[in-house]
Amino acid sequence: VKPANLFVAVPALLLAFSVSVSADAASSPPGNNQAGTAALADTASAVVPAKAAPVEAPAKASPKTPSVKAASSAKDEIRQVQAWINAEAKRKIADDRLEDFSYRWIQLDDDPELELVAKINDSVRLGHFYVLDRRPNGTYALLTEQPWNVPHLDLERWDYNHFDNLNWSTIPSGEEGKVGGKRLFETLNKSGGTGISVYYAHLWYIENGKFVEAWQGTMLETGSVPGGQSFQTIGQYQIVQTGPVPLLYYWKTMRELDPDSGKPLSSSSVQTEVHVFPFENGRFTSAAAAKN
Ligand SMILES: [Ca+2]
Repeated sequence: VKPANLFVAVPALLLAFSVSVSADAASSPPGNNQAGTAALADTASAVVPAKAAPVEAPAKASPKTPSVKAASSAKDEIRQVQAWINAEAKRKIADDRLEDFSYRWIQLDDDPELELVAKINDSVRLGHFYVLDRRPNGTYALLTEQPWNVPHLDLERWDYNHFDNLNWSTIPSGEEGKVGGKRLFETLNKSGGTGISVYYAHLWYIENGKFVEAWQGTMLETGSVPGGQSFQTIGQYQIVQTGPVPLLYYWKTMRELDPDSGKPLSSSSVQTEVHVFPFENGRFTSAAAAKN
């Protein structure tokens, strides 16, 4: 298979795969492929109601017959989360926007209580993301709000070592999802502007009640210029923890597309960069880039 054909075929395969698993919200494609994530984003609205339920382990939750009582408590809970956010956030959740609002209970740190992440989508490119931590009295405080348009709240996707069943994991219990002792999460942000669409990945963690962003990078960027040219950047990362210092490898490929066919222009060069970011002082810090 020629590389040009491969570029076109892979997103189509991933799209088919993503659609087939979207009915099972607990499933994720293996690895961390951004093209698959982009495809999943289009089906996010269909799975949001299932994810809004406060379950610690969605993969193990058994299907339950909806009841009036359950529906009522779910409605009460979303109102409660809305109220906790609105008490402190600059960007508040209006009552008539709740259908575009969703949240998830998640273990963000080492205390046994679950924390909360939440998002609202305002348009295809605009949204907001919230992280809340539990206070001793059982209410929740806003740790951060970010102007990120988040397609989904599957925040552990980056960790390819993660197994739902810990019997299969090679990671010591309690260390899953950690990098340099920090429990790391990925949040995607679909952004852009006129003629441009960008997916960013943000890696972050909570430490001593503070939100820390450890890294961010472009996963997929498609843009066109008024002259009619079309460009695309495809990026991806992998975290390697086999040595004394965790390393984040990031590579991106830039190319020009035929605006009519969407295929890479054979006349344009394909440029790939590789960056390595060592995890130092709590962040993946910039290091030398290599080009080929
Ligand atoms: Ca906790």
